[in-house]
Amino acid sequence: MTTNKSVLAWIEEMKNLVNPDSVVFIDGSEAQLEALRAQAVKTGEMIKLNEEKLPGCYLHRTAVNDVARVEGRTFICAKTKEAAGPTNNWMDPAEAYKMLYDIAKGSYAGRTMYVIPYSMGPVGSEFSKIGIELTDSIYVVLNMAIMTRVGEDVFKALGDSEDWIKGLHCKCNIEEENRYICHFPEDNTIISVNSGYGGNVLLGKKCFALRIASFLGKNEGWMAEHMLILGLENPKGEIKYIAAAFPSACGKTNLAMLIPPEKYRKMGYKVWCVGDDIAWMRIGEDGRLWAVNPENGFFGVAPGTNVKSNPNALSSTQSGTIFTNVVHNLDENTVWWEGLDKNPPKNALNWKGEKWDCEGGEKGAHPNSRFTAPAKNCPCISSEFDSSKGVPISAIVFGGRRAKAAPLVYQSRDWQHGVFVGSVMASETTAAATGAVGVVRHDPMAMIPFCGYHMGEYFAHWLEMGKKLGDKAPKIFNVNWFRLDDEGNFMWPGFGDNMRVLNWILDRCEGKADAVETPIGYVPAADGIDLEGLDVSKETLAELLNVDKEIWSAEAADIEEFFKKFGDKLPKELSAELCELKARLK
Ligand code: GTP
Ligand code: SPV
Ligand code: MN
Repeated sequence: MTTNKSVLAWIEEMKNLVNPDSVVFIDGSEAQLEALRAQAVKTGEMIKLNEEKLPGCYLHRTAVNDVARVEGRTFICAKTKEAAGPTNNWMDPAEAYKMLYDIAKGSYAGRTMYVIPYSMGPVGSEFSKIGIELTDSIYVVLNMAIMTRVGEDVFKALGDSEDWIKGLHCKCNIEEENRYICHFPEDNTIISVNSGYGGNVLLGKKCFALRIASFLGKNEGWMAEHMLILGLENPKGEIKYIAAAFPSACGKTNLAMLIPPEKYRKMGYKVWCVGDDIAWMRIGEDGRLWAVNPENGFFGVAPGTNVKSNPNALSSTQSGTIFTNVVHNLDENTVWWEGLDKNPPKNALNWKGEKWDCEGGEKGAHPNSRFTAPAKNCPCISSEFDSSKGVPISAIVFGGRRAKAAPLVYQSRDWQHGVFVGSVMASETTAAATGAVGVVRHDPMAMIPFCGYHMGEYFAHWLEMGKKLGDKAPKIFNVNWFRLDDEGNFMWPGFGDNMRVLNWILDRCEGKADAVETPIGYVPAADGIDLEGLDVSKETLAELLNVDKEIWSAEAADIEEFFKKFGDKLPKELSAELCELKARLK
């Protein structure tokens, strides 16, 4: 399928290492993919679901010890520890290669090596990048074929170029103690062993499109961010684009596909989804910031997805979708998860494949169970989805899960202050990564698990981009859909109603909405957020927008500690912003 010497030499080298029985190139054809699906069904790796209700859909269960990203076992293997910075695990590249090659050695014996040529971004477009993933998992092949553009065309687009990313994935025996997700940014290489879970093994996603690409972006003057991209169309038919960074399982897919409240729908408002997880952004010829979604599908959180919360995501999963670690409804041969509806199946298997009693009190689907759905299935997919130029961004929004500190929405004073706002983001941990859930941790720009180099330099890169963008820079905001009242209930209805907040954001970008200055930035005026048709009182809104000086003073002290990590790599602009925040809080 290719005569590219660099590709063939590497495949040969890896073949000698892992020793497969055979090698299969993925050409991207439906016939080949269909044969692989049939094979996976035969071996039990996947279960074919009800063809009438869920055409072309499959269920897969991962090993029970392999259900989420493993941040503690994820490494940036740059030449120096300093280059990886204080927020990444680091391993010396020579040591890492030796350790990984020892684990990978002979691990494909009796198995097939699948060679997946894939493009992040439309095939052949100037801003797209190519990767080749070697894997011994059909599940990985089939997921990559949904999440990225795969096949022969990719090799054609690559030609003889040596500019591509190497990715080796070996399932091995899915041993937790020998699981490693390693990145070699200086060698454009990713090696992942002993896992079969999404974010650890679909190497185009977090490994390439964020960890490796963030490093490339710094060197080449663009940005790779953990951001959704959406277009909001107003009744005049004008579409403005927003990019938003929230940590894993904090609402990107939901916001990216939101359906406006009825009143707005009637007026003619629409939301178009460009992407739900990753944005590659660069400065366009017009000097503005333009964003592309390098992916081709959605690897979304299943629990909580339903006809009310996210009908577009649910529609996207009704054909050609792979479900991972959800409940199997045996009567209908369909799937179910917590929060889908109020009728859990009586005759069903849980995510582990065990007989499940829906009244027994145990969850049936894993909290990080996922769907892998083709982007083209999404009813609100943007007409710009395949555009190589991308879309111009008017506003950048940061956000996280904060029970108290962060108000519903606030605007930064300017780009530099906006970078500070992103750098001090903190959020409660979720089931998307292994470890404790619900613990507040610092997660600058939602990139703490995904920045492929020193985060102090990453902040500097953001500031640099702002200088280049000048007065064409997007305005920067922060949101929090997750504020709790004293009884522990969400104070804001969220989901579709988040559109009310997006409206304020876009109005601010056009200088149309009023705001009140607080120590942390600008919040909407008392009547700034439209509450019509909502069961939210003016008092509740005031509470949602309140900036508590005591909480924020504690927050500032905590930020000061966090910033110390970065030593002299912390840009002086950010320490200056912190000083100003402290002064305003006095
Ligand atoms: P990753 O795919 O891990 O990057 O996650 P994500 O950021 O795309 O998160 P997603 O949209 O899948 O939402 C994760 C969880 O947050 C789901 O259980 C949602 O139901 C919940 N959620 C999303 N938006 C809102 C909201 O506006 N309010 C509330 N209360 N919950 C929300
Ligand atoms: C996330 O955890 O942010 C995800 C899912 O989008 S994964 O692909 O596992 O990283
Ligand atoms: Mn994500």
